Amino acid sequence: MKTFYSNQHRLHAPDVEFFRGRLVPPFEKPERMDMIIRRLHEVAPGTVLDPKDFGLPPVLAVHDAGYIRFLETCVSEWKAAGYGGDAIAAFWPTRRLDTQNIPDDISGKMGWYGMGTDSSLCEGTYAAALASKDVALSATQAVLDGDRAAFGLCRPPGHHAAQDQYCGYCFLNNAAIAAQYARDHGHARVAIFDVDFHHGNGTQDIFYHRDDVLFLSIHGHPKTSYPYFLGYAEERGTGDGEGFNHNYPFAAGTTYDKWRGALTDGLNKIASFAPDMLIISLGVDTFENDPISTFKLTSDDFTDMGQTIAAAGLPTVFLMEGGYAVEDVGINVVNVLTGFDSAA
Ligand code: Q9C
Ligand code: ZN
Repeated sequence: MKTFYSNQHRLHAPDVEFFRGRLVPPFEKPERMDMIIRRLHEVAPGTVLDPKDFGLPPVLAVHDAGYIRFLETCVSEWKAAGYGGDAIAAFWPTRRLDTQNIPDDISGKMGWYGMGTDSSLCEGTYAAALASKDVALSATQAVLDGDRAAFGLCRPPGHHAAQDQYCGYCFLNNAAIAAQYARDHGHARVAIFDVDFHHGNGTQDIFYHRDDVLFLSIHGHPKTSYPYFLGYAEERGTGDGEGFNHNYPFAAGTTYDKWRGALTDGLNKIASFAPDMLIISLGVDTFENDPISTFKLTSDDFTDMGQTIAAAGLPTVFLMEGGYAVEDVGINVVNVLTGFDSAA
């Protein structure tokens, strides 16, 4: 299958991540992409192509316009305020501070539009996020144009980003933008299966009230895993969306036999939904050696994952999300793609 990839992701390279009380080198770093590209070239499952520029309309079909303006200007406002270093949120309109008033001050705006301290922004973050959604949309376009499958090697990732909030290293929700684009280009139903270790809270929230985009996610249980407040099994959608959201939360230490049961259960639900397109939010942070996650999938398990997804027989768009074991991230991602191609 074709891979779409842009070097522009390098513009997003914050110096630090606030992690467990310390500023550490970010886990979500450009080298992740280098390892995946290197492995793709070794195994050559397809060509690596540049994305095309899809502009802002597909972004604004999902995200709030004020939020996009914030992403565009926040780092220059941060610097204009005289703050050194990366832009990091530190104060939020959380319960007991519940308001609809958006502050003018940059520190206040960071809390309005950010969900946590985990995501640093730097000068090039917005440009990189725009390139990332173009990568996602180019892969989606390839499948709309008739390819059985395509891979969008997105960075930064997207699935934690909500309509008007960033978090979890995510700024624009690439999977949601891709799904909405497919809806706006003739596809009546789209399914998104999120296999990243972390719950895709942003994607779930964006489509929670809708019956035209089915969302499923297998992830670390929110009682013990980020993003902590969403991803419970009882979250099944609301209004028209009731029954169109499915969560599979699992405990730390989960291995592939159990994980695979959720994958096949989810694929059965997707088959009943009969979508025109399947989007996989592909995180490989379920890997046993991932530094910030607690599942125990092996590199070979990712090959089976790709084969199992192929057996669903659907036009499929893979979009890169997480995966932080940099040494193995290339092998794990490409195993999913070659597994898919071998069974497609
Ligand atoms: N102990 C993705 O995989 N870490 N994002 C918060 C809390 C944030 C992961 C740390 C992890 C975000 C796309
Ligand atoms: Zn993740």
